[in-house]
Amino acid sequence: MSVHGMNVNDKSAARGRRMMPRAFRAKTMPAALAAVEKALGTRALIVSVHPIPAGPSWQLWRRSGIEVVAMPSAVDALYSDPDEPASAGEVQEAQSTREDQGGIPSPAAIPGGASGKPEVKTAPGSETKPAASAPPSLPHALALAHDHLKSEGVDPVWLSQIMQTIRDGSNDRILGDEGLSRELVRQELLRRLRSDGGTCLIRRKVIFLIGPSGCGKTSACAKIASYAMRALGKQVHWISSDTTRAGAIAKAQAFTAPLGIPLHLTYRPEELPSLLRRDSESEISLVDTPGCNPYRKAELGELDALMAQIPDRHILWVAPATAKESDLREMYAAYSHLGIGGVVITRLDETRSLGELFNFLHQSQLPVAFLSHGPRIQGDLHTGETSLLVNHLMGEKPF
Ligand SMILES: Nc1nc2c(ncn2[C@@H]2O[C@H](COP(=O)(O)OP(=O)(O)O)[C@@H](O)[C@H]2O)c(=O)[nH]1
Ligand SMILES: [Mg+2]
Repeated sequence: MSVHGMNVNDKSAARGRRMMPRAFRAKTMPAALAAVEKALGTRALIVSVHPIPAGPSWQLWRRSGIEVVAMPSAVDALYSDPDEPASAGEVQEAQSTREDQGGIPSPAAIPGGASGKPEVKTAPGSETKPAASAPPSLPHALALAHDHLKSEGVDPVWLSQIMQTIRDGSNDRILGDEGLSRELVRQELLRRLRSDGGTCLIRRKVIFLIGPSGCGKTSACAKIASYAMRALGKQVHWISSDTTRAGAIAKAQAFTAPLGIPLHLTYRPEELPSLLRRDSESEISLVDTPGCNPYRKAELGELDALMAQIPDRHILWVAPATAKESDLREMYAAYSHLGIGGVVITRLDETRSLGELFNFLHQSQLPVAFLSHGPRIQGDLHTGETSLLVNHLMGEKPF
């Protein structure tokens, strides 16, 4: 028997195809879920949710996307008309929800200016009680995530904005599901952080590591050198301008000798240009600098003099995850005139609360270049996988 040009076998095959899981991709979780709902109805079953890189391969930090795999509920598939063509599973949002991130804002450009706090926009007529600071009446799953992140130290104003964004983009069914709600929170946190996706080693030939003493510059230099050699096949040159502190040269030798890296020492800023190697595509120069106290003008002046020698440099600021948000802000304010290209976050193994770090990274929009979670040269370094920071922040997967 044939109905509308289809026989019974064709119809059941069409229904079978409709029951197959389908992938829906979008830049944000709410957009992907909206596409699922549009194509498969409100009773669709979510099979899996995971992040995907959505930017071009050399600009992974620019965008991340989300893939939701879903299938229709058996009831919808049984009673739907198999003659009706299925709508496209892949969706792309027309507008990016992120700002263009071509430039790194200076501290003055951070929302809220020097105070570093975000601007709170109030609805007309509600000026006396800003919505962002009102205690949110949230669905249970969101309330749990909210309370956890608040106890981690995430700025309550940012947190209210995140929760509001999720509520605005979701329906009661999604918000009633604890797993989906957590995933929405994770995606919103992730969207607020910026990563350089490890591209600085590909794009840049001269990389400086700067920061206060003891933050992990020399160790980070060794970890990055080892990663660049092993994973990217780079030929690394290590230049150390930390030549006066007791034991500094011996430490540089202890790192470079086992890795087989040539070590160059520079005692005066003018010597630096002749030590750098830019001849071939595969060569990079890592410059390890002495600790610079952001509150001491003389030390900042020495760093300025060193940097002035190399205009086409890339500066990575090594910042410990254990620092307070106010310290991070002060340090960034002191170094930012040098043009910080990215941040290496160290000591992630020595803290269990990342809320203040998240606030700072969110405000500054500094690209995360590397993450270090231990003193080992191999195994304790990750490229700028901000999802690891978010997992840590959500209390799910400490390093
Ligand atoms: N636990 C932990 N220790 C680290 C990490 N990075 C560096 N260290 C240790 O911190 C100490 C100071 O590191 P160093 O690289 O010499 O700091 P620098 O003064 O900034 O060059 C050393 O004992 C390192 O082994 C990290 O991510 N986690
Ligand atoms: Mg050092």
